[in-house]
Amino acid sequence: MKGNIDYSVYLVTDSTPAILKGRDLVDVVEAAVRGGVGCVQLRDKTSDTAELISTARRLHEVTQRYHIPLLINDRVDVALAVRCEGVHIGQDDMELPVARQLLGPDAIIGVTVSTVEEALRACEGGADYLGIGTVYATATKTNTKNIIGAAGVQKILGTIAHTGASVRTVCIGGINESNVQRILHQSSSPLKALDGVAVVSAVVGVPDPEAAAGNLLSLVKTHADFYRQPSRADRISLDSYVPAIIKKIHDTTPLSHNMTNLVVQNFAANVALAMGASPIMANYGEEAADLCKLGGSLVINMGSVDPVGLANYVKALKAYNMARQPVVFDPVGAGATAVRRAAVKTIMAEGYLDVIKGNEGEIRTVWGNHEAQQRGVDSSSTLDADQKVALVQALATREKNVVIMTGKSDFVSDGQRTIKIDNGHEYLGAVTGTGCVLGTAVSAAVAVHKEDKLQGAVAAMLLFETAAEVAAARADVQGPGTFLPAFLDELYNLRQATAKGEVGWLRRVK
Ligand code: 3NM
Ligand code: MG
Repeated sequence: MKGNIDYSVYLVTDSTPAILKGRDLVDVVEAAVRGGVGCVQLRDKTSDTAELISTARRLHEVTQRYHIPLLINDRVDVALAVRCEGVHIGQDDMELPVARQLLGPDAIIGVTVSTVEEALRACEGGADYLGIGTVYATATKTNTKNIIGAAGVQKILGTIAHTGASVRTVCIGGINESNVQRILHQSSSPLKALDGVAVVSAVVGVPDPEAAAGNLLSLVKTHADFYRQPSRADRISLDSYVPAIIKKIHDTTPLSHNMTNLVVQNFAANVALAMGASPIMANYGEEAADLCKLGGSLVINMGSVDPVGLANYVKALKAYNMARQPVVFDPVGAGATAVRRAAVKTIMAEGYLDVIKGNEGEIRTVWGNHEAQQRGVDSSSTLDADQKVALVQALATREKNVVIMTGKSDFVSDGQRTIKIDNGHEYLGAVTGTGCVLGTAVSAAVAVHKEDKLQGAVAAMLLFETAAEVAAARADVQGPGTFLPAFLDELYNLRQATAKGEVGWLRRVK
């Protein structure tokens, strides 16, 4: 049985009344198995041994009928007593070699791991599969050692891939139908992806376990097209895609749904209009369910974050993720306060962000450098150009998205391709909100060019920064005040010209 277990949806049981709600565990498990669960683990930390063995026997009768394995959490004695297929052991349970000795070579033994070291030790010890977690905080198990997120799972998968271990892998902790495809996608390393997900409440704790298991199974089996990794051959010249993307914004007027801060709402809407997009400034998350169906994109700019706003961002983020429409995240002032650092964590845990755009301090905070305590929301530069390239590449690789770091030079990366943009003008730094509205500009481009969001980001950034240069050079522009309306004019003019095929401005690209 060992080799052909389907780990796609791995069910871990829970007999607490809050989850079972008066139902018989065996009935719930049988329904889930009908729905497509490929492996069952009996996990019961409180029952007496006799009751455990009795439940295990009844469950084994079900799993045998469906030709799937039954594993027992922690209790090697119970597994031996009922002659089921194996055990699952945690880091505080019996040592793997001892369990193997007692159960023999054919038993399936899985191990809970939350660090690279634990994973390597389990592989060396001959674990058949790893339960990697805790991925997300969960009410089902609160004494977990580590919340490791997609990044933690990816690190473990990447490491064990290099050892050549054939171990199978599932992740566990807070997985449900709203995040299952995202965790599979975001956690995969180039050489190794998860075989599936282990769940408790998403199947045992719902009214219809059969439907829940079936739905999870089909989500695991279907490929999530959050982001297609473009091949290296995509390093094509700017002329071949920048004008086409701008013309498509002009021709199709994509919706740019902005959840943005109090300072820039008006400016952002005007930038969207100048680029030919259709702005809506809607901070109430409930509206996203309708707006996400209109083929546009969402900007989450947390410049005026508060608890209500955060809940609204999360609601909208989930809606756009479900509709597979792009989300641009601007972690404004991410490192400045504990509230903002927590907001970044929440937003990153709750959804997939197609593009993350920030200044150096913000991107460093998103990456996880908490020493980068920001003095406010102003940008103070400390990394050199090579370090910036390394950081945007690493973050884009980890998040499997596009990362933009703004500054005197801007850096944009999808992990494989990293582009430095040297256009722009110092007046952009002298008026408020230009960084924020760049997020709006990028949102318009990625909405019409979902197939390669790096190209979309580059097109929007070049249009934006070139318009700033042209505006600043005008005789009537005397400083930041006169620059602002001139910038809107030139953004509008360049977009109109590009739509007519006049693309001479691209020669200004440095
Ligand atoms: N083990 P749910 S998390 C049993 O991190 C268990 O090792 C965990 O429950 C670990 O799917 C967990 O309801 C509970 O979040 C998972
Ligand atoms: Mg345990």
